[in-house]
Amino acid sequence: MLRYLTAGESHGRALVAILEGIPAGVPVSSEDFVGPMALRQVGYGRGPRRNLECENVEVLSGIWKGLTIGSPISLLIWNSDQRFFAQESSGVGETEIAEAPLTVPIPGHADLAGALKYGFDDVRPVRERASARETAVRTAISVPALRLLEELGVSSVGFVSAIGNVPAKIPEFATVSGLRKAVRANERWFLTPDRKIVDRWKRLIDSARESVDSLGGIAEIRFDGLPAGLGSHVDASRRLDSRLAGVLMGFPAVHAVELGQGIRQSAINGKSAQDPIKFSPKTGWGRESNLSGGIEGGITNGEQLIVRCFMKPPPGACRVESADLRTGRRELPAFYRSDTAAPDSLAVVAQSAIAIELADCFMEKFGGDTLDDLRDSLNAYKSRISRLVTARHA
Ligand code: EPS
Repeated sequence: MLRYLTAGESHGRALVAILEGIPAGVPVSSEDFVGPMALRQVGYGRGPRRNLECENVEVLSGIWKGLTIGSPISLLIWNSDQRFFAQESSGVGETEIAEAPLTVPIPGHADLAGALKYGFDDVRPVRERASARETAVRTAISVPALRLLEELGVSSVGFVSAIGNVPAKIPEFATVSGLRKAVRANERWFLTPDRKIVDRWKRLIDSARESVDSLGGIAEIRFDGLPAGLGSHVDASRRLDSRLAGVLMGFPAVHAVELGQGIRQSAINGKSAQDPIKFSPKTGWGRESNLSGGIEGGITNGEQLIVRCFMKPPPGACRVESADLRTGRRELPAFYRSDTAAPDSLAVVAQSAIAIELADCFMEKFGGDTLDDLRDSLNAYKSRISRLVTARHA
């Protein structure tokens, strides 16, 4: 239903993206891009690049008079730090900076595998596209999807729950709006609801930075207001958990994804690993706990969606031993400007990617060329599933 594609290299001219499948009538203003783009740059562990890029989003099509019009939405973000050009310099007001070839791949980056696969002896084209810079435009193109979800009563928050091996205190049960408020209070330093962890994380990052090292962490994303029934158990490709794991593992440095208390569930016995079901005529179907993180059998179950992404430390600054692609000699990679820790940015981009996936699920299940069509169909469905189920196919 929804399709999107991004293009652009980290130090190329610009990043671009096209999103197709958002219905007409979703309010999207230029202001709506400002918050997510700014939040993606938050994080005490981010490197100097974020101070160079101002992340202005230029919408090129698909939005008219503040509303989506059903046609593909395309947008663009110019890079300030341009060094990698798609064409020979035209010489018109440009100074191309000659970059030395990068022939020693960074372990942990896409460098070596990408160079072998595409036949490069300079890893720059691989590193440029594999860079997390791409997530800037993915965040921008998710804004219409986030707006669509908000119009349907779905809210979301992304935050950091650990840096390195130091976890924050995160309440197991909390509304998205409560978490958002708490995160906002600390966002100058970190996107976390835990005020008390801020100083400790700052010291941890300072010390990693001093020793030219880096740190991983955990980003957590929660969505409220999702009806039961998004995704499907009928085929593995339609399971929402597999779709979410797919997009989240697609971010640089994410090497594990967890739904709810998935890791804890694997270590406790079956009786305590399930979420008991309850029904009340007033509130409909519900659960007494949410270990499943809002998805069972690949389908949302109406509880809060809770997803955690585990990020390994960025490899750029670490200078771990490698070998030269042209000579095979053992060498340290050249120093590469990089982030010391970036789970804050991951929290934002993961929230964005999940939003696109969920908007896709809504379109798949409820369809409609306009937001009103979609909303009518959703409301009819919500009213059906709030009642006791009686045989329909007898
Ligand atoms: C990145 C390295 C750093 C990051 C970059 C991802 O870039 P640079 O080498 O240009 O300083 O800051 O992330 C971004 C630029 C961004 O916008 O998120 C890497 O090696 O992946």
